[in-house]
Amino acid sequence: MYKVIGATKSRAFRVMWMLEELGVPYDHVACGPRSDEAKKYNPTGKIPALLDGDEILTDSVAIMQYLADKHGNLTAPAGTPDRARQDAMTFWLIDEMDAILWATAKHSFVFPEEQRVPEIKDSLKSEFARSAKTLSERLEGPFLMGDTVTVPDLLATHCINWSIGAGFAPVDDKLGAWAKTMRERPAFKAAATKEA
Ligand SMILES: N[C@@H](CCC(=O)N[C@@H](CS)C(=O)NCC(=O)O)C(=O)O
Repeated sequence: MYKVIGATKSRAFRVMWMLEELGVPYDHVACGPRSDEAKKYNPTGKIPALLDGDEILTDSVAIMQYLADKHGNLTAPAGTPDRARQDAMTFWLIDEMDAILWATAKHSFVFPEEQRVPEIKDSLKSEFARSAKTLSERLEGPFLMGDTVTVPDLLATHCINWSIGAGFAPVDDKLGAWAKTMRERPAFKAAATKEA
């Protein structure tokens, strides 16, 4: 049985959503970042981590891709041009959405107060808006990589949800409607009902 380490309201949600999409059972330890529980699995205290038997895996996107590969679903096969295009989208989302949201979090509550530069947040919000516009233009549907839901769909939806929670400007109607259909997936709803 897999075990997901990390609060539902963190990047652990991505891993839980992936497991729900794959229809694989898992246990969930809803601990916070830097908690003693989190440090049992990752000395840095970062969440999420995934236990797969004796193996401890870290980083939400690496774990999502590992699970997709292992179960042969929600991904193009490794070593194909389609996979290279999918990975390019995944890495673009990490660079242009996740990193911006994380920088905003650092300057809002993660860093000690004396290291925060709140003035940077307006710039980060504009940068995120530019990324969301680019993503909207690239979206031909029904999913980011075409006809099949893949890892980047889950990652992008999680980032858009995070941006809403962080008080960023809403994404445009096209991207917003796509994100809504992603949130309506039974697997998303099943993961969202887990203990916070
Ligand atoms: N790239 C990592 C980032 C993990 C991460 O920073 N998680 C946050 C919670 S969502 C955390 O544990 N923060 C605590 C810290 O950075 O000390 C991933 O996607 O898993």
